[in-house]
Amino acid sequence: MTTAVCPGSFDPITLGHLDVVRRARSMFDEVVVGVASNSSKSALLGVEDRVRLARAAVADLPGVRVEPVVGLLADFVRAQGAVAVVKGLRGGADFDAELPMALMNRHLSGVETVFVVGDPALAHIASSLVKDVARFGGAVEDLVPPAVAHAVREALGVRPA
Ligand code: COD
Repeated sequence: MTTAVCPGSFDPITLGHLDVVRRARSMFDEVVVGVASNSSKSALLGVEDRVRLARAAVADLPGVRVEPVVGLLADFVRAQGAVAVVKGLRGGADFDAELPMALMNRHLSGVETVFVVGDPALAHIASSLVKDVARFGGAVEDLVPPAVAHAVREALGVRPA
């Protein structure tokens, strides 16, 4: 059985992330969604909430589970017995950000990173923009699962659009 890890901050998980998870699952027998910390971002949602929301979002996807990543992703990938990290690309900026991480993870544990091109219809979806739209009263229901929209508004202290 081949396992891959789909890592991210998932602050919060979006329909764009879920598209990448589905594409990863079409290539690997099992996908572990790894909810990690990005030291260059400050998270709105705590890791427990991000894991809970991600678990609910993938509940209907067989062969997909969600785990928190404590420490280095490279160590997590090894501990899961995974053969690859799968990341999604929306465009060149994503590739520029992802390449150094892919090289570092390979340096640390020998793990390969597989890049998948996401659905262009979802390329405008980023967790940061979801939070910004919600913060200023916009609707995010077509960008994230319903429970996520609710949790983001609650964390931001804003009313539904
Ligand atoms: N369409 C396609 N792909 C998408 C979309 C979309 N609409 N939205 C997001 N993605 C992709 C991103 O390009 C990325 O590949 C992935 O989804 C996750 O995105 P985010 O924003 O949730 O997560 P990041 O980029 O903040 O994740 C960075 C990590 C948390 C994975 C990284 O910091 C990490 O590995 N941290 C653990 C500690 C560690 O090992 N650090 C050293 C790293 S070399």
